[in-house]
Amino acid sequence: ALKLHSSFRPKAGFRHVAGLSTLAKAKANWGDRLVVSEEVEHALETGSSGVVALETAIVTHGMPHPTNYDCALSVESLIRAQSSIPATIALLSGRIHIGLSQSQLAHLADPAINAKSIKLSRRDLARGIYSKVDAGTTVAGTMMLARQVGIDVFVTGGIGGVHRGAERSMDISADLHELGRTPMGVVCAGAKSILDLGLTLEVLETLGVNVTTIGTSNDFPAFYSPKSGFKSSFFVRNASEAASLLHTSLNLPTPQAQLFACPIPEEYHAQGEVIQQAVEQAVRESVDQGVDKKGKEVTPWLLKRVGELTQGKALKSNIALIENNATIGGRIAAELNRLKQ
Ligand code: PSU
Ligand code: MN
Repeated sequence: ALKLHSSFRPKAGFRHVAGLSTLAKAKANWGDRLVVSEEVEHALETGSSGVVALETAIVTHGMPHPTNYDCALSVESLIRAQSSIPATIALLSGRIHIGLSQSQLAHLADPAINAKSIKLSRRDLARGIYSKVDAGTTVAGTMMLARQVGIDVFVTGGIGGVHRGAERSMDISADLHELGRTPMGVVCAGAKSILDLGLTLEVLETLGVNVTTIGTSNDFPAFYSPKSGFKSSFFVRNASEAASLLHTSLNLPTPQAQLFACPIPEEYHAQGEVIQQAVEQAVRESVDQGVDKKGKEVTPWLLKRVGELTQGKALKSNIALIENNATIGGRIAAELNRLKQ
């Protein structure tokens, strides 16, 4: 009998599912570990609407209750207002959910639940499934899962990046590496200046990620403020141009992630400078208290401390910019879906 070299044998648990859609392949490969909502499945299989992935680490670890829940719902409805379908992603009892019901979202937002939930990045998937936990997915975790089912657009507030002092701590968010390996459009308001934004842009360049500001200049926004002092590599004027750029990238033989940075709406610009002072203070305190060496706890700690120091002002800006990103991302997904027909 012919003996195949071991490398020709299918890997354990992997099934051959050629000729199927990305979603159908994912369902076959992940089995009952993957739950896709009916609405998201319909949109992906028929191409009836664009689909926008949403993260949930912001729900479990990024915002206080009940704002986390209210904001997640308003972001979903703003995406629907652009005729796109939101696909909020999380792990519930160790199963991957793409598209959450309101009660599932409320469960994840509940402080009693999310105190026990993990913040799931790429490295955490197997152990999250293994220990059957609830988890909010980070930008990296969400992109990775969204890509599995064929979602091309993802909306968040701010991406993780290179932390200040990373030349000693090596604290560089897995979000950057995920952007380097997972081709899709990611819509954000830049990154928080709790990070070293200059180094963050350098690492994105190294990883092959084009950074495009959607606006009137190539200023790279700093989350609460429209300008960081650093420049994006490109800019486009609106969501429709962004969709064309994304369509171009995803249809090349060498597809790459496109990071879209949307400046926070104008009425929040003045606040931005006040909040910036709180950011500087929070970063100083994190160094003084040694929190800057605590790995994945660093980002949630800084977010919470900026919230306390600004007595809620930062939270209001945060909501406004995510809602703005949702509207733009909803438009990009709708336009991309038209381009794909
Ligand atoms: N930045 C924010 N708000 C957030 C996050 C980042 O302004 O909620 C969350 C996102 O989920 C992001 C994650 O993917 O923190 C990055 O965490 P880390 O730095 O540990 O990779
Ligand atoms: Mn980190």
